[in-house]
Amino acid sequence: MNNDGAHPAVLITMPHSHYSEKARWALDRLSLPYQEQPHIPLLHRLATKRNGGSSVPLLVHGRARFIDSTDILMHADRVGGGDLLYPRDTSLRQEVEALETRFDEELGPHARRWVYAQLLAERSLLRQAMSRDVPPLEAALLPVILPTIVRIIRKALRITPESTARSLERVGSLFKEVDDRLEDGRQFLVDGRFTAADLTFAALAAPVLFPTGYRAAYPALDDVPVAMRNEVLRLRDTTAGRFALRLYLQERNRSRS
Ligand SMILES: N[C@@H](CCC(=O)N[C@@H](CS)C(=O)NCC(=O)O)C(=O)O
Repeated sequence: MNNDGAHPAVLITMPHSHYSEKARWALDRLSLPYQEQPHIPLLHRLATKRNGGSSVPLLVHGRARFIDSTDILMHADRVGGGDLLYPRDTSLRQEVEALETRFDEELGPHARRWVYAQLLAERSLLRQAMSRDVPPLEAALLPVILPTIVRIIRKALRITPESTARSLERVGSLFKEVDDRLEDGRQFLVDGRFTAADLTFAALAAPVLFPTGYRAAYPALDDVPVAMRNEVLRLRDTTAGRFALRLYLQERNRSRS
């Protein structure tokens, strides 16, 4: 890829996005220099569309564009020389990729729907989280368009009391799958070492665990509604919950270099 080293990469994000945190963690870990460009919801589309994508995270690196968190992790792994987040061994790599896909497609969306259902009415918490480090004009605009953003999120994610309850159950059963995998005492999900599977699980579970070290913009656990806090405490007290909290403590600040 030409021109990769000429400018730092640009990571387009939303401050509170857990998929953005997944990408940010990978870039931090593999010491790939980047500048983060956070945007408020809706206006993120101006930045992503311009680069051939729609959702965040989106990575611009030299002439290349990576429009999905998994593509960003794989790119960072390649640039770093390989065998870092994804094992070189084919069958281990397949195992890592299968888990990553499962967490991307199930855990991420279900955790997000449940969290939004708890927080959409908490306008001041939303405003604080969604405006962290965004351009001043977007921060100024957020209070005006927040009601529209909330309406769009509610509709796009089909948030109803029933779907919210279902999503919490799905998060619980994904946690149970991880509990079962860790039952033999292993420290990481695959290959006895930290891989994209662990990173993805911890980053996408973070919204329901409030881990210390989480770098997405997020309210303090003490400030969220009590019913939400109680569920978070219950999920923290599972093998999978403790695992994700430990990954944040032990691995979030670790980088090669
Ligand atoms: N498969 C995508 C999912 C990313 C995703 O769902 N991003 C959300 C924020 S957490 C988003 O950008 N939603 C608004 C949109 O799609 O425009 C990835 O792994 O990057």
